[in-house]
Amino acid sequence: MKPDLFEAPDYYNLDDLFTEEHLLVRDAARQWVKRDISPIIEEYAQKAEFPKQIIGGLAEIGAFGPYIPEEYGGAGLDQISYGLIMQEIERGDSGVRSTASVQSSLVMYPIFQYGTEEQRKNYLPKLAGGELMGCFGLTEPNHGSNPSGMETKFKDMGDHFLLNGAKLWISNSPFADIAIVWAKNEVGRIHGLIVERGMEGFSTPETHGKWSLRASATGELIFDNVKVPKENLLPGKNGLGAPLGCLDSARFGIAWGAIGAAMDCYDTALRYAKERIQFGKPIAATQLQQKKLAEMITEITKAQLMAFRLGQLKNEGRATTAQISMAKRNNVEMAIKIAREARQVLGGMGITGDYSIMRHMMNLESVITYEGTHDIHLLITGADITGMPAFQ
Ligand code: TGC
Ligand code: FAD
Repeated sequence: MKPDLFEAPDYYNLDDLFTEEHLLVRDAARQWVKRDISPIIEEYAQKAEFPKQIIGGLAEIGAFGPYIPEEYGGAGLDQISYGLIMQEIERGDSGVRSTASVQSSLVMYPIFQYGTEEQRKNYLPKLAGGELMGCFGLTEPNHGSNPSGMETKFKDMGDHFLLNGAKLWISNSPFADIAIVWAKNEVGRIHGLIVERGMEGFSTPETHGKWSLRASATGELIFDNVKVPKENLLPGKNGLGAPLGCLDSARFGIAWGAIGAAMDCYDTALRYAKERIQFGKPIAATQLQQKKLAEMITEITKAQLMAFRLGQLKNEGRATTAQISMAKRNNVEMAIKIAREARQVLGGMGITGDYSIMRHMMNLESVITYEGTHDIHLLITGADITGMPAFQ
């Protein structure tokens, strides 16, 4: 892998709109990615392994629970800071951002929002410090885009719950200490349960052979008559709205994160195009390559503005699910298109691990699918503007 020479594009001087705290948080994450992610990530992606040694660093830059209050171990930051941290981490690798997104928005958030005070005090500080790692089980083998059909269920056995079922495609599952599991009770109502590694009948086999998010561990969650203590139920909210509320937070982070991947591809392509000489001049001096690069920076700038405004709305508690969907969908598509164009700017070199572009491109194939597919987000916008859901 080439040395990390990344220079972040800021065509519309967005830095002027950030607070001092935003810039401090972002720059700390940026420096950490340069120092601790860029030098190792290609090797870990090539060998399809999650670099566990980065967990402490992620905790130090505030990537676990950025917006969770400090009294629970979080960083107590606002939503724009959260977005900027996700942007910087995904600039390094989408799989590393996945680990942070899951821990923050899909594990800490539901415990914070729907958990008891005892659950908050017990789990959140350890999750914020990376002492405990978590995962989130919503998707099942037969239910991906339509989680309301889930088959995983639990029964009240008097002094405990008995959990049965299976979850598939679960980020961090192979090494997570706890899982937030969404399951139906006897009357078909969805609840969240905290399932801990070591509970009898609970296993987490890893999914191998991925061509995407190779530096992130993905696996299953299998529940075979798992006895879950009653105090592990999240009592604050039930129904599909409970997991969907967590997804709002994670999708917001992805809307920012995808910008990071796009910025890295653009910056790499721009540098390469200025240096690569063909037909006696830099390829950057040709109209065709300028068209690619000019369109990339235009799309990145539009995505940055969208994310920034969404961050303001989220800080004010006004961001809707549909607004978040639109930003996730737009920004991930923007990033994947830029990755494909940037790859071409590098010619043959673009397919090698000497540069980050092909890894970003392959990662983004997962990002455009998880947290709601590209189609589902379009349908969410469609339902919002027409009032006529077309999911079925
Ligand atoms: P629908 O009828 O729309 O809603 C069911 C109930 O939920 C309520 N609700 C919400 N509540 C809070 N927050 C939200 N964002 C909410 N959205 C909906 C809604 O009011 C209703 O409540 P009630 O009381 O009336 O019952 O539900 P639907 O079954 O029609 O489904 C809608 C749809 C398709 C949009 C939804 O199911 C969906 O988003 N599907 C996509 C599934 C998905 O995104 N899965 C992600 C799994 S996690 C993951 O991918 C992690 S990757 C992590 C990483 O590595 O980064
Ligand atoms: P399906 O729902 O089967 O969709 C297949 C195709 O059909 C898609 O193109 C989809 O857009 C389309 N489609 C579906 N419904 C409609 C419709 N109504 N109209 C038109 N088209 C439709 N899940 C978790 O719970 N936790 C995790 O941590 C997690 N991590 C993941 C990590 C990775 C690497 C991946 C790839 C996935 C992860 N997921 C996770 C699962 C992810 O959320 C699902 O893959 C996603 O929601 C899509 O579900 P599916 O794969 O079953 O596809």
